[in-house]
Amino acid sequence: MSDVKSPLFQGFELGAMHLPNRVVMAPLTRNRAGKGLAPTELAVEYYRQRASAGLIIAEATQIRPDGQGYLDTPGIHSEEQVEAWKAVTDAVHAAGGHIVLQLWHVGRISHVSLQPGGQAPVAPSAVRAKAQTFVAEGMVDVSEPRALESNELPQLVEDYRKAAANAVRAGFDAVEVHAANGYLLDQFLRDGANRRTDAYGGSIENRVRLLNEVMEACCEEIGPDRVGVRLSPVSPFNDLVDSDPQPLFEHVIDVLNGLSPLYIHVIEGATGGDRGVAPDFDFGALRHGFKGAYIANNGYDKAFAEAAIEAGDADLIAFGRPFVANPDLVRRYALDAPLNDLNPATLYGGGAEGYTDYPALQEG
Ligand code: 8OZ
Repeated sequence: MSDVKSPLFQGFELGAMHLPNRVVMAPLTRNRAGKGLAPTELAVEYYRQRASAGLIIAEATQIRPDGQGYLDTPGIHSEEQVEAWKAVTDAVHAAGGHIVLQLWHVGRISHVSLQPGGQAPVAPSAVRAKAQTFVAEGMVDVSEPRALESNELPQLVEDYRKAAANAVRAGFDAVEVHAANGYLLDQFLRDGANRRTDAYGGSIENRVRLLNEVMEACCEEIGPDRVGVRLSPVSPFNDLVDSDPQPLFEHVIDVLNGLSPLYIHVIEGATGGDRGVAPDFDFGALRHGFKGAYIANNGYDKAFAEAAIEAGDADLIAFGRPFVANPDLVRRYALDAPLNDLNPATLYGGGAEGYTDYPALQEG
């Protein structure tokens, strides 16, 4: 790459991985899973095209059937899915890349039509989100959830453990536990959705307990240097808020430091949008409090990413939408080449159009 001076093109040692650059592909939900909710040959091609990213974080992938909240998202709980993901990880590795799988349970952000047996989605508490999802018929309000019983939580933790083991069997270099964007683990963390009166609700310590147990199980199963976590401390996405996020997320960092996971991946502001939604929140306290690597996300462009790395505000930068439309984003940044525009109409669902047909720069 020609742009040797840019901090984006300095290598980075992330656990056992040598990343050739600091450009991370953010997890992107594309709703194109095939039979058995397994990734298809098109997904193999899509990720292969993007293997020049320093690290790919593959799309949110449900750990078990009731973890699904949107149409045609992939899973990592069946052998068919593990086999199909192997083709993806093989393609990325053959192209010289690294790839992490994001482990997902949507909790209350789901609809009965996507749930096993048409049952209510599970959540920390029976509090319905004012949010929508999309199902076979189009956009719909999410369903009323039921509260998980305390005695169902050990199985949930085991299902995360199993998913982490499956991800490694499928050839992923690491997993990212999705504890952001208003999904299940975030619903336990933030008091806007957690009204529990057992050991998993109420105090900050109690609300962080499930994330701690899930991270501990994954770290034990595949090693802490193969487990990252995504957080969105102030994002109002999916109708989730917390009354006092600073001490909550500083406690999350303390708990994580006790487990020494690979990285935290932090959505700074409102998911996919306003970085200034909570101007008083101190992301630096998370960045500097956490002992592992820090991946920053939300509205970064090349110049802003370089400034953040230079200032020590982040180790790696995750780019989402630019990677949808630019399979060769790393090369374009290195050459300061123009970017393709994204077509929002082909983001979710469909086939090759808007997925594998965005052009790379001509060689030369
Ligand atoms: C967009 C559409 C559906 C899901 C997230 C997994 O926000 C998602 C997601 C994004 O983390």
